[in-house]
Amino acid sequence: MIGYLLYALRSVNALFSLIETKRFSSPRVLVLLARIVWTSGDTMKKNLFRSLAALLLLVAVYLCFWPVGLDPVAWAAPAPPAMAGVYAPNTLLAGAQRFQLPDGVGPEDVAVDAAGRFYGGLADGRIVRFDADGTGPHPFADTGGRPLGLHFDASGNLIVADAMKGLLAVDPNGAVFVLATEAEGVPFGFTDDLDIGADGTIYFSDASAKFSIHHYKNDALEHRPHGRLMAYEPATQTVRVLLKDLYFANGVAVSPDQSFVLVNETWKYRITRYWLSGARAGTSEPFIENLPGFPDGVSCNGRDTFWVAMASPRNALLDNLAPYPFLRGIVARLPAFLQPKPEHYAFVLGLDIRGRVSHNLQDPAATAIAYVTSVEEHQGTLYLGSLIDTGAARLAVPAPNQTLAEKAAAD
Ligand SMILES: [Ca+2]
Repeated sequence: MIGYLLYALRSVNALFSLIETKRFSSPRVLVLLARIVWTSGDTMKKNLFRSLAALLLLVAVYLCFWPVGLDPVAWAAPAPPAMAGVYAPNTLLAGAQRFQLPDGVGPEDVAVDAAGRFYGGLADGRIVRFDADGTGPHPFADTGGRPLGLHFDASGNLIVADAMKGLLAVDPNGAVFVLATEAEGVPFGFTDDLDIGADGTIYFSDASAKFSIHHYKNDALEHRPHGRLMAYEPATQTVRVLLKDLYFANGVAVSPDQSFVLVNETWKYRITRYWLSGARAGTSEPFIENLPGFPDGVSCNGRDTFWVAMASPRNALLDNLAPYPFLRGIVARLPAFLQPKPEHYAFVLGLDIRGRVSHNLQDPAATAIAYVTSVEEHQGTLYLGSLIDTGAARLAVPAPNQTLAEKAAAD
């Protein structure tokens, strides 16, 4: 009996996978079932209804109990801030110039070299390079994994946070070297972003030691802290753990005076500051909280501004499910097309050195680059990367929003 039940549940699992992979739409399946019922005789109808009832029961059991390796926990999502005032909707990103990839997707982060050429790591493991005038892309390297965060070191090596391969270095010829794959005996599960201090220390994040990039939604649905912020010392080739128990440790940026490093905690809608020097060295605190979206990448322009890539605005359904871990477990078992999705909405914030909003750049258009997962400033230009888009984009750095700057000055 248990064997039959397991077989039936496995069939439901296979059916859901089929629905996902073949992109069957549920309306088409329902129309097909209705046609079969309509054209069948009375006995046949009775049998069909019985079968349908059994199938529905199986689906219910599957959604409630099928093991998916998730242990969701209840939490209280703060009420999102209104999309008004410092977060008022606008189209300031609409003028961004796009750089289309002929094949491949997802230049999650963008790095610019000394010659003004810009690089993006793609979903298939390649890192490609555009010339300064935007022509290209040209092949540069292939990590064989999923390159996310990119940053050049002082010697011209491209340091890469690769979600599948760990912390890597790529020399100017495109040769790939592994720097680190674990810390304190815990392997990296989802190396995500990095920044490099003036002394050469590489600060980087592991978004989740439990869920890989292919299952990042499960990390959000479980809502337990599996992320770490770490430091790699090139001289000793060692890794130090600076912060653990982070809620999806994502973007990393060092402050202009090297006194602190920021790490984005995507599922908490906040940016955490870790002090590197001074009286508070070794401690952490919120830098900005209750953001109006999911903070992904963060970078510093080296002077006065942190650029925050908001992958998408907040999701009301996900916030409403926060107190209900059992329901989130059910959501995790649904086929992907039925799960909550990030909204296609280009959204970037600029923060001053004290964490106050200085820039608010948005574009709701369907043609906008989205989700924006990184923003890098280089010589008066902002470069935008995206986890899923078929290209990257750039635009001139907009002037700080006057109202925002005045508000910040008045604070
Ligand atoms: Ca990221």
